[in-house]
Amino acid sequence: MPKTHEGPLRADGKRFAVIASRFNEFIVDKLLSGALDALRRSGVEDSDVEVFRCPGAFEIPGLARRVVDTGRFDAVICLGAVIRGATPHFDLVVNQATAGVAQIAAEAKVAIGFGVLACDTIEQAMERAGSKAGNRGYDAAIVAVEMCSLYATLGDRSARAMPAKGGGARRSTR
Ligand code: INI
Repeated sequence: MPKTHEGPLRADGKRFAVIASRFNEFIVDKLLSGALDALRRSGVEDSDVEVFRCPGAFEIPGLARRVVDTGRFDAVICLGAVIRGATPHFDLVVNQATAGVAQIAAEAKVAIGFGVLACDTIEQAMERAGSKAGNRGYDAAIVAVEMCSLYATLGDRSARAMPAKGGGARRSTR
């Protein structure tokens, strides 16, 4: 059997940032409660968690990037709720949030959890925020716990494998 790498679902001593947008706050607050519950159950102390609020899901990637760049966190969990009925800009807001966070997740050295709902109706959003379809905030936090545990097992070599933009070997201009 080959050696298999998996992140344990424990994050004692790790530091988490939770980004939660305020638009559709009554939904997002339930995602936030779910995420905090998941972190506590994974051994994370409240004193190792900081919550950052932004106006809407559109602002999440920009804030997430800046929070990552502080270097103070092992993982960042992004929470929001976009509801189609509420906006003609549904696709624009969802695409901005999804693509922006995905780019950070692929490039950042920290784990990223994505718990931004994209629903047609408030009822669908409620179902995914702690009623019959689970809680996507809880799920996003568990993913962040697993991925930051996994990244921790990779050690320094993963950091050397992908130098920061503008760094690393330069191609000769001659
Ligand atoms: N932001 C959301 O997070 N969810 C929504 O459903 C939503 N709607 O319906 O418009 C929404 N819009 C605001 C957007 O995210 C920005 O905050 C706004 O465009 C200012 O940049």
